[in-house]
This record gives sequence, C-alpha cells and structure tokens, in this order.
Amino acid sequence: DNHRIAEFLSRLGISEHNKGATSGTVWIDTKGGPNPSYSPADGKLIASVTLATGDDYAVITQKATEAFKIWRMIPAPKRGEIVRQIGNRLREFKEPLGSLVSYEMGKVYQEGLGEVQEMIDIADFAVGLSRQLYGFTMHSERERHRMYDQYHPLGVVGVISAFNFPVAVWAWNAMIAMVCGNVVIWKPSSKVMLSAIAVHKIIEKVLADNEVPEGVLNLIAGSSKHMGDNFLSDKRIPLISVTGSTRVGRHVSKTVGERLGRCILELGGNNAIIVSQYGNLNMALRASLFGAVATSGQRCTSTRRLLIHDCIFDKFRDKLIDAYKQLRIGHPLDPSTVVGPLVDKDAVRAFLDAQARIVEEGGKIVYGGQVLSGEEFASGCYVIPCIAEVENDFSIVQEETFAPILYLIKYKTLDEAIELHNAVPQGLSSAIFSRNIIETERFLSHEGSDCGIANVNIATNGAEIGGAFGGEKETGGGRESGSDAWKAYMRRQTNTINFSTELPLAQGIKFDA
Ligand code: UN1
Repeated sequence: DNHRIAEFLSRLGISEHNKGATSGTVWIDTKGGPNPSYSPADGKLIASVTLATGDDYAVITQKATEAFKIWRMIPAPKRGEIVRQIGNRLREFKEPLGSLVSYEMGKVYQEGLGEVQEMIDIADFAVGLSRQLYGFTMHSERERHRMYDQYHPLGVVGVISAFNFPVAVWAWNAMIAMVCGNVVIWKPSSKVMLSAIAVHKIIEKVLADNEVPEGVLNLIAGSSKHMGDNFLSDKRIPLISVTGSTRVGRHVSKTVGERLGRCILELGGNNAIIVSQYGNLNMALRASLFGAVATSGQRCTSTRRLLIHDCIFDKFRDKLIDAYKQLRIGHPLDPSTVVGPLVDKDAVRAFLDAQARIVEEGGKIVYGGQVLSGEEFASGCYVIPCIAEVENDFSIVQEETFAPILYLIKYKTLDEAIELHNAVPQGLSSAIFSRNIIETERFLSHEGSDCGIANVNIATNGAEIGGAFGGEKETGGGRESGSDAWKAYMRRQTNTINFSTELPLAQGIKFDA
C-alpha cells in the first residue's frame, strides 16, 4: 500500500512540501503557513501545501486580469482545442489522480475514478460547446433592421470548490468557463488541496505546449481567513461559482451581491426518494443504498430521506437493514470496499451529534451509527452508516448533515408524499420509484418535486454532466455543467443593426426635431 501511494504521488508530481499557487506553469513561492493533508483512510500525513497569502492573491489576480485580454481574442474553437488536450491529459492520469482523490478525501477508489471521468466528460462536452455558443436571431419590428443576441466572455471567474468533489467541481466550471473565453482562479477546499495541486501539475504540460498565457488557469490554495473575502469583494471578478454549505453560500452571495457581482451557488441538498408501492422495490433498494452511502453520504446529491408508502414500509426497512449489514466498510483504496471513511473527525462528530438530536426529538435509530475502532480504522474516521425512523418536521431532518444518515418516513397518499418531499428548505435532487405513470408524471410536473433535479427510477445522486446541475430554494439556484448552463459564464448582448437609409423608431414613435 505504501508503495502504491508513493507511486501515484510521484507520478502526479506531489512532493513533501508543495507550493500553493500557480498562474499556469509558473508556481509561486507562497509564504503562508503549511497546510498538512492527512488521509482519512489511515490518518497518515500525505504531504503539505504552503498556503497562499493576500500578496500571492494580488499577483495571481493581476496575471488573470491581463491574461483575459489575450485569451478572449483566441477563437472559441481554438480554446476548445486546448480543452480537448486537457481532457486527453486527464485520461492519461485518470488512475493516479483518482487514487489521490480517494486517498486524500476518503471516497472509494471506484468513485475517485468516476470523479476523474466526470472531468474528462465535461472536457469533451466543452470541446463541442466551443463551436456552439449560440445566440438567437430575432425579427425586428423595423424595416431593414436586423436583431440578434450574442454571448461574450465575462472575464475572471472565481471557482470555490468543496472537499467532497476535490477535482470535478473545478472541471465543470473551468472547462466551460475556458471555452467561453474566461480565465479561471480556483480556490480549492483546504481539506483536499493536494488533489487540486495534482490537477494543475497534470495540465501544465498542455498549457506550456500550447503557449497558453500565464493567468488563464490559476490555482490559489489559501485559507478564507487570509484571502477568502478578498476574492469575494474583488470587483475584477465578475462571477464566483461556489460549491459548499448553505452557510458558506449565504456569505458568498451577500459579499458578491453587495458589489452586484454574479454568483453560481451550488449549496446543500436534502434529497429524498419516494418509494411507491408501484415501484420495482429491488431497484429502489439498490438506488437507496447507492444514494445514501456512496461517498459515505457526503455528496450534495446524497439521499437523505426515504419517503416510503405505508403498505411496504416495514418490509422495505427490513430489507434495507439487511443490505446495510452487507456493506464492506474499509480502506478506500481497497477495491472491495464500498464505504470509505468520512473526510475527517469533524465530520464524525457531526454524524454523532445528529444522532443525538434524532433521539432527542423522538426519532429511532434502527441501524448503525457507531464509530469503528481497531487497527484498520485507526484514523477514527470510519463509521457504520445509520438508518433512523423520524418525522419529516424534526429540526435535524430539515438540515443537511453531511454524513451517511438515512431518514425513513411513512406516507399514505402521493399527495402527502409530495408535500413531505417539498417540506424542507433545500431543493437540489429528488427521485420517485414507481411504474405508475400517473404518479411519475405528477412527480415531474409543476405540482410535483420542487427540486432542480427530479428523477424517475434512478437515485438522487450520480447525475450525468450533460444536464444542468443545481437546485432551488436554499440550494442557491445556480446551474453548472451541461445543457445551457454555459450561459451563466458569459454576458449577453442584444444587437440591433439598421441597414436602411431611414431612422425609424421602435414602438412607432414619431420624433421629428
Ligand atoms: C456534489 O456532491 O457536490 O450527481 C456534486 C452527483 C455527482 C455530483 C455531485 N455527479 O452525485
């Protein structure tokens, strides 16, 4: 194991101490304190990052601002060509990068690979998009006039990513932002900075080979305390895309909103699956498992609530408990592991605190919830995923606890299920398992799920990159990734051209001076 870890770290260019900022191919001698990264898998120190300071921030932002002037003049399909090469480079490094993500964050190896695959997929998507940044053309109400809208690049885009997707969140934003003609400054979560550094080490060859100006793709690994608010209040940054908790999102939105900047907010979820008596219950069971325990419940799309029809409740709960008993919990790099550790001990504490509140409010823990001990689990971050019977209106159920706790709630009619489903502050992802078209169509209709993502016979998590990703209410309303989410990374301009020899006014106004 030690050998394997040393090997992927060296392939990725991660050394014992790493510089915390780069403007592309030039790494900056950051002078902030060291930020050691410990693996939740075994508690060992992986390597450390020297954090960026406000001064480093100033250097990077200056470079980015200058680079934008060059980058925006490169035709979009040519920018797409660079993104194509980045995608290919990621293909080459899928295995070591997936391993590092797994080891640093704790998600199991298959999910580490899956995360890198999402980066590759969005790169491919962005390459195609680079020839499809379409606007509409309109018919003017005036004779010999032409109208159309076009999309221009915005400028410097700030990307603040969360620990749970250490590398993919950047790619969803950066690959799209880049083909749109923007430059990017990435501020990764302080829990998983090595993964971010590895991404930049991987892509720097593409930037060098193509003579991409310094400042187009930047990384700045710093703590919010020292530079976070700089970033948010900086008028040179027209768009900040943030993935994180609702608490963080509120702060970002307020600070960026104060200067009338734009945000893409990807905040918390409280995702439910409605398990109907008309559903394929084996499929519903597997989806619930994947939804609730994949990434140890640390996806914003994780399934947190199961709304189960009364007539199948007991049977479904018992089957679920049986399935939970089979889960192989262990080292995330072990290919047989299905559930890895939580990201750190703070997350374990939150997991335990939530259970105390469940019991306090009158809920019942029906399975799991313990912290594992023993040599294999010495990091203290391994837990047994938990199942609890609760009421939807418990205050703890209304919150997003970023841990594998699955709430079971009974319903009697579809109306009641939909009402319970929507009765939480968050609105990211949702699902129904049913083969009854009246139920599924109602769930997808405007009187159904109020979430940004609504699935039929699929779990709440594991969205494809081709769709727009994001949610409503306290989830923040942002959309990233596929469909036309790219429009948020550009500024729209409406153009009207007069090719007549008259000057007719719109609305038929006569204005003869
Ligand atoms: C997140 O947890 O921040 O749909 C994103 C999914 C992944 C993305 C999760 N494609 O589960």
